[in-house]
Amino acid sequence: MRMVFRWFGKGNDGVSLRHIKQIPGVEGLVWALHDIPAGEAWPVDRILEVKQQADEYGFHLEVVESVNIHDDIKLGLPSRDTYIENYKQTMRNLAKIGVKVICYNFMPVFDWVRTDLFKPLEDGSTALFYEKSKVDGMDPLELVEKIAHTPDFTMPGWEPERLKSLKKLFIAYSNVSTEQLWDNLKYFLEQIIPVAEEYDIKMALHPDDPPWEIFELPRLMISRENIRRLLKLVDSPYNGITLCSGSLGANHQNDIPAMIREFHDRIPFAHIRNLKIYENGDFIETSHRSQDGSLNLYEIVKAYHDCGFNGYARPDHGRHIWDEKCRPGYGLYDRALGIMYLWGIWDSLEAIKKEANSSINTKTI
Ligand code: DNO
Ligand code: MN
Repeated sequence: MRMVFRWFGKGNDGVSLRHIKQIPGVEGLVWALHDIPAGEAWPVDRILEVKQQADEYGFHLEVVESVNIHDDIKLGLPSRDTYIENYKQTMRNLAKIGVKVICYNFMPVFDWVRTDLFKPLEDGSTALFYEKSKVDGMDPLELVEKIAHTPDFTMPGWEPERLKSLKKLFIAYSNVSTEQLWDNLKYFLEQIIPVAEEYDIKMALHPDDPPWEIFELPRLMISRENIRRLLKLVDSPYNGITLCSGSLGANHQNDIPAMIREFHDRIPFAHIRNLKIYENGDFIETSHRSQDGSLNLYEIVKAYHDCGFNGYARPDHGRHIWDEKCRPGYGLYDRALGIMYLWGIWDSLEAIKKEANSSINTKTI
């Protein structure tokens, strides 16, 4: 397991590289050029700038999260070819500094959706929260109107400046069925994977978060069966997934350890975090500890260990603790605690394996 840490870039992240350096066992940064709009090629000089910053602390930049996909690609519009060409150019530019994995998602309109970014937990910390009834049954267009006229109605991702384009996007997606979205993903992969093979970059599709349909938008990466389908769309080791335990795990039918065991050779990148699911379908992101959430992190880490996982892993989101002012889900402290929990499990499993091997060797002597 090669531990990496997400960093949003100089001037864009309150967490400093000096602090990340002090978390045990972190070897690289998970990064992106967040200001470059989806669909544009990432300039080499900007990439080199981040490389220089990372070099100063001895971090590698082998994992990028995300190179976002322009909506025209997901919508299957004729203009997609230009955006796909730009995507390929970004891949070639990233290969120049040794990027090995690109994490991306294929969710229409939004990345992850939550209804509250700072929901208090019993211990006095706050965390990302999803209230199912608030999202279910919402007509997206009605919602856009409502938000436009109710300034105090806030939902992350629904910022006023996005509202105009949101409305257009929702209308465009209303003509795209789930099967068409699959076709559009296939079209994209058929063009991208040969470039990934040539430049030795593994594409790692992140699951949809939450893993069910919201706002009547089609969703693909939500289940084991659909991951199987993705991997067959283009059957190459370069067409892989980011296995995010917290995203898939919001549906308790998704058996994460079983997925790891089935897909391990197509998982170049693991997101490992816990969450607590309530009976009504709400969920909140808890500490990483198994006892604090609904996912058994021990079983998850053990599944990776049993498979000899040598890919990259990061703790994904954390709670906001010790009064830290940070990006929602991306503070320093709880993610660092998460890393130590993951190492604790991993190192114990390593020690047990070593002991078992040495007792076999003694017996044979
Ligand atoms: C949620 C996060 C995601 C992820 C993007 C990747 O679990 O890991 O926001 O960064 O979906 O494209
Ligand atoms: Mn994730």
